[in-house]
Amino acid sequence: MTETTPLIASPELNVEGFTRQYLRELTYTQGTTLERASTNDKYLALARTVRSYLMSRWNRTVTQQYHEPARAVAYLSAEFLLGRQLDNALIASGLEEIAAEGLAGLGLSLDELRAAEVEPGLGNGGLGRLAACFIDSLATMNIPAIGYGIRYEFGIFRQTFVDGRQVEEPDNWLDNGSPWEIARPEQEVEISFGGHTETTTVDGVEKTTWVPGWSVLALPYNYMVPGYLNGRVNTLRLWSARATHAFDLKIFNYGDYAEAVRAQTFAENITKVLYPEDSTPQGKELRLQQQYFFVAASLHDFVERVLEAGFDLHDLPERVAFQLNDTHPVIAIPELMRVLVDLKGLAWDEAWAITQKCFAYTCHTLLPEALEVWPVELMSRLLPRHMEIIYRINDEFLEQVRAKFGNDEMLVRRMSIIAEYPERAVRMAYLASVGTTKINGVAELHSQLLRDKVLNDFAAFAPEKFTNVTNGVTPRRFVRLANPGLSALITEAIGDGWVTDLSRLSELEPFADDAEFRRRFREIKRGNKDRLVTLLKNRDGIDIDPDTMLDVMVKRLHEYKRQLLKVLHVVSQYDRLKSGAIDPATTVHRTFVFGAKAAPGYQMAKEIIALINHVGARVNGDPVVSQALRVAFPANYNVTVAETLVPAADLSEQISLAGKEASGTGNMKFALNGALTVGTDDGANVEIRQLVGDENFFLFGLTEPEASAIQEAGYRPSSYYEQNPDLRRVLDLIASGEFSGGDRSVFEPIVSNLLHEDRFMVLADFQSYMDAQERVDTYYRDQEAWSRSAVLNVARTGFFSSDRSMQDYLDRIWHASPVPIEG
Ligand code: 8GP
Repeated sequence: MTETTPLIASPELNVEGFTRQYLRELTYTQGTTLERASTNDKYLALARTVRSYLMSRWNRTVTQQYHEPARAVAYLSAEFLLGRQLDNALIASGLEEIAAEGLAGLGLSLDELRAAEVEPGLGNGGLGRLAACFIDSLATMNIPAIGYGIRYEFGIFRQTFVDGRQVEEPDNWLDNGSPWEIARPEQEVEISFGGHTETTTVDGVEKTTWVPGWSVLALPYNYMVPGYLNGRVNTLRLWSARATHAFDLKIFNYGDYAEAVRAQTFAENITKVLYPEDSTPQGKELRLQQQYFFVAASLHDFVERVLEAGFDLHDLPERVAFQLNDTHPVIAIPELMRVLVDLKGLAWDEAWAITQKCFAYTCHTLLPEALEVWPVELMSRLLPRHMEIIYRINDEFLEQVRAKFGNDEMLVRRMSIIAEYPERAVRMAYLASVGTTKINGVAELHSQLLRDKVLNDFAAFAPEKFTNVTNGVTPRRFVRLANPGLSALITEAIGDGWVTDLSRLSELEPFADDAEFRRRFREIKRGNKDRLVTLLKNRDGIDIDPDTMLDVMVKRLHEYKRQLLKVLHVVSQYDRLKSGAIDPATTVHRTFVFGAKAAPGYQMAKEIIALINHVGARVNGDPVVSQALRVAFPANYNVTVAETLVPAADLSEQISLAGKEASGTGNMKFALNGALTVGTDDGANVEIRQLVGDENFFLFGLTEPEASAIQEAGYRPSSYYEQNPDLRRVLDLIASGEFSGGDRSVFEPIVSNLLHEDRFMVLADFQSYMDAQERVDTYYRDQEAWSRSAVLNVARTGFFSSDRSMQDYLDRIWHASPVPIEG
């Protein structure tokens, strides 16, 4: 490979080099002086300084990638929940200590400047955070990879509480400038919508073209994805929408300035805001526009690069594995067909063979209502050519179904990509199942339920397509960065190889029996709690006691995740303390920490948030109860908060109804940081428990087959209420207005929903959960035993590194190999 520009050396990797570069950035880019600079100036100069160390690696990676015939992974995702960038860039470039020292020399504090970064909240929850972990792992494992997504101007809303109720505020994360992105306006792509199609016959061959109605421009912004100390910097390319110049000009020429601005606004709306949904689709036209917009731009980008590098489109499957992160990017399948057939002139069958080989699909849910469908009416209006392509894909697929299974019209109707009822609609998960080589779930149980239930017909049709890849989390962010104390202890014990090979944590196993190691482990946990105390005090004005057990439930607010079950436990403890059934002096003292955002349109979730806050206020305000338990619910839980909260936790709450949580990844982060889990047999909990051992995990609740059997026989939640006096007391207390200033109506919808519907079987699992919590208390009293289990949780959960997940994807789905960066 030849570099055409002479290599520009990075600043020297020492304190002097760093300081010089920092002052340069402050002076020439920020245009200020040390004395005059605001905190934001100082942060931006720091970010740019760190970036400059990674820049030539980035260039080298990109140049090499262009020319190399290696297969690349292109991860298509509507969400990348990145978290703060500075810290990660510091550790990836080996600059952490140098920067701290250099800044100190200038009278600045690294910690203070790091806190100035606003995290890009370009995702809702698990799915988006997983994408961020995956691209980190791919870079660290030296895999040529690119992430493609959307640069939302407003990410996930900022949550505040007013009278305990969630209020959403816009997340204007770009306000102070974003030093981590580089715009590439010269690489913008025109993306079209609407219009109609025309078919002509040339030399006896039918050719269809799409005559779109309107277009927008997709402007790419590149983000660095640095590998950990390995010289590779991959790219995350996020697209932003702009009005086309032609559109502007035409209107300007008519002298209608206002109309031109409106057109601009209309176009830019496409990437204005992240849909604040998690696990439920929202049938909004704008959302389909977003999906097509980023997918079409990304495919165009990749395909043109392949062609520019001199490769043939017939070899596209050797060049790329496009991974579809859930159904949001699935419109890529008909789009690639359109590109290959309509634009590049390939025959349909040829194009279909290529397309199927290029794509693989990951499903992240089990809730039927979360599987995206798009009304045929909308799809035909917005993407008429794609609708035709989908029809043809469906026709040919259903022919194959008939050929394989005979003329079972019920089956054909069930498997059709087009649903007929309640309205004609495109089932995106089905399109994904048909148009890909592989389909994976995200934990063993989830993948099995996908095969047996959600996509069972497809599994019968093409069993070889189905596979599992259990999720993982990046140890760089969630251990090395988030938990410096534990990281140092681990490194002291077993060396630092674990940061890029987390299976090495198993070498910690013998230390679980070492009393001195356990003592230091506890000391670190205690230090992490102190950090959390400071954070909650400064950020939220919340006081917590670091000498209590920290019992944490953080995740999106959803009924299936069952924050309500946790609330029932809190209320039960409140009741027992108040009635004297337990003694506040001798019981185990706990702090219950919640963190959760509810989708703004999800009413019941918002009621549950209000209930948690109201119960919290009552508990914390009661002079007797608050001696033994306290509730903390900091608003606006995000990646940054997680990084302080997770390392401080003693107990991790993973209490979804079995069969509903696809995997969970928070569960992995907690276990890796030495929290014990109280959990159901659901998602990745199953694998966590198998690995850490029953004795180091508090299992409770129905299994998935048990829960399904009860549902089939006719679940009657009120029968649990009638038969269980403890449960009755708890529900009656909530219904009595105890937590709503005597107003019985406030939480009536929650109570009556539990008694009469309880879709996620909170009441059925109540007693089992209470029993598990008793076991937790008993065990916690024995701090030696507890910390032994905690150390074993760390030692036995190296499997949950996203590096391992990536290796599984590479082996089972992508078949791509590492390419070290030269030089
Ligand atoms: C989440 C799952 O709920 C979680 O169990 C899993 O760990 C995570 O994905 C990563 O695999 N699913 C979603 O976030 C999800 O389905 N979101 C889309 C529906 C919007």
